[in-house]
Amino acid sequence: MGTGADRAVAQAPAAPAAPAPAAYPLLTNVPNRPGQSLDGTWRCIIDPMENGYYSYRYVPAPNGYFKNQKPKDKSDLVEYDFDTAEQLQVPGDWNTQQEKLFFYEGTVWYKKSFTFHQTAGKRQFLYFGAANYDAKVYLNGEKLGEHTGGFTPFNFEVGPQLKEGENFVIVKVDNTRHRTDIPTNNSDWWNFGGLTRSVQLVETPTTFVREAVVQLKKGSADELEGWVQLDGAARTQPVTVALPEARWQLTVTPNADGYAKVAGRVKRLDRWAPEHPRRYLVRVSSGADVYQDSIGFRTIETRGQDILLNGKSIFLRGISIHEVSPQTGGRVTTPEECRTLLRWAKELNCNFVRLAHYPHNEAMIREAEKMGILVWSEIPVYWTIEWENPAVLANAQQQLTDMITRDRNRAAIVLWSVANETPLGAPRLQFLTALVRTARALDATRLITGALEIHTSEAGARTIDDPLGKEFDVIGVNNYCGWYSGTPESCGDLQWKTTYNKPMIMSEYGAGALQGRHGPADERWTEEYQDAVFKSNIAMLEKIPFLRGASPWILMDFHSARRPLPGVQDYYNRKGLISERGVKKQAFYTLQDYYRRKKQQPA
Ligand code: GCB
Repeated sequence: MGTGADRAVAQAPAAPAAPAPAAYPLLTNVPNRPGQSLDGTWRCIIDPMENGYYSYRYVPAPNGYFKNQKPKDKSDLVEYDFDTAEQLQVPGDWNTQQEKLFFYEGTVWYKKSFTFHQTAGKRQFLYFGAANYDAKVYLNGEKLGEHTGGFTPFNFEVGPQLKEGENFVIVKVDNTRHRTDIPTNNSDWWNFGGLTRSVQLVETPTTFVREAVVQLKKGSADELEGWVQLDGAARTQPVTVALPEARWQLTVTPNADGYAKVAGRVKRLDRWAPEHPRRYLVRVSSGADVYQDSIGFRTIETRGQDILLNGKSIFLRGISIHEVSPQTGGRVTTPEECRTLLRWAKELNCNFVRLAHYPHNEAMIREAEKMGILVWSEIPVYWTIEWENPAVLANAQQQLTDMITRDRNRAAIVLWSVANETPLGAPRLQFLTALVRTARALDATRLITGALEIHTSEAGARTIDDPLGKEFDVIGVNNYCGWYSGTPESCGDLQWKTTYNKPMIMSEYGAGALQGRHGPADERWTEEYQDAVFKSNIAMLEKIPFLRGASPWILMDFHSARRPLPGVQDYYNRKGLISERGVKKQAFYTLQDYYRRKKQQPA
């Protein structure tokens, strides 16, 4: 049994595939680098059987869809055709672009043709903002490599494979869920598949600044600290790092690996803060390359139970946000969609957002930085990870590393979160401790956290004693008093205790309401019930002496396959303060009021 194409495969058994070139090291600051955008319309083939990848004997086919074959003559059999295939927009999830793909989980092949003209002295990299979840990438029929993980960028150097003139890139994107993935097969958000973020052909000089990290030294008001990393044959050539607006510059000479430390004092440095989101142009030049970015400088530390921003105690008035577009209900793809979400946060009087539960797109962080909003950024280590599987740990480490590598110049980000609601146990503790240590090694300037659960409770009291708290700088706790446990009235009197002399953030609380449903405050799904939960939780928060912030769940209703209740949920998690259509619920104004009051109080 088999198609003609399959038989051809069967006659030519697959040779062992040459190892795919590594997708690393990651380019940074990509929005500010020159190149060619490959965004727009891509041709797509939906392939639930992975027919374009495996032969009928279920071995990888040497001539899969990535070859983009055409019939040689009119009798030839080729059972696919990208040129007449359907179309999807990139960036974008496939689920919200075609109704038939809404619940789809599996493989879609993407193809884009583009014209390229070689310029002397340049290198080219094919950069993907993200692909959910597994991506296999081919250029002109040859494999470039693979990537795992749905929310982090990856790139391939593509010099020799690029042709003068017409080229085509084909990507097999597969969002099938697995127990061993991060996130696992079980999460409370939609499994949006596809090339969800921008694709670019990035052009650099032959020797270029791959990374430049410049941040304010912990505890200092004017000392910059960081490093530069050159890539290319001339990687030991001098590098000049300058802040022209501060009339500051420094020239360093990289070592044999292209690496040089940057350290220096800048007079009268104006620090970034929510009420004053000052950013400086940072120009890093070396040989033919000029790397430019706008970077804010601030410090973030803890002292006892306080969080200090630029040395002063701060209360984080936050809200949790999923990366879901208020316009399409799918993945966010434009800076304007990011701004809509962040403006709502501002309207709530927030100075902080928890970007749940995975690294959001780069525009979101950059917009937050421009608007003066502090950010909690996290990796999708969510619920029930396979703690004892070393490959799973390696995957988590990679996602963490890529998140930090992409964003460690962003002043807005103050917290790296390593996990959400994970069960107690030694293997989990070991796994997450390893992640905390990686985060610290990669970035000594930010605070480490995670969203914990409460495991010790007695009547009327909750105690934070998760051993992982020892590793964190700030302890996040998710707690749904009045929704998953207790009645709304019971929350105001809850006593909170902690075994740690550390700041706590109530990283989630909330309740579901169908926007427009009204009724008594003890009737589930009414706006009044949600509002009552917010009021009683706020009363509770006010009595927690070590509380230094909160990010209730959640800004906007979002799609979730775990939420089928007809007429109420219809596959939406209804805990939004705003409906998916952008209509505010009663509790929005309650939180807005609370934050208005908090804003006026000294932290
Ligand atoms: C949680 C999770 C979040 C869920 C939320 C809920 O604790 O962290 O991802 O969506 O609860 O609505 O149950």
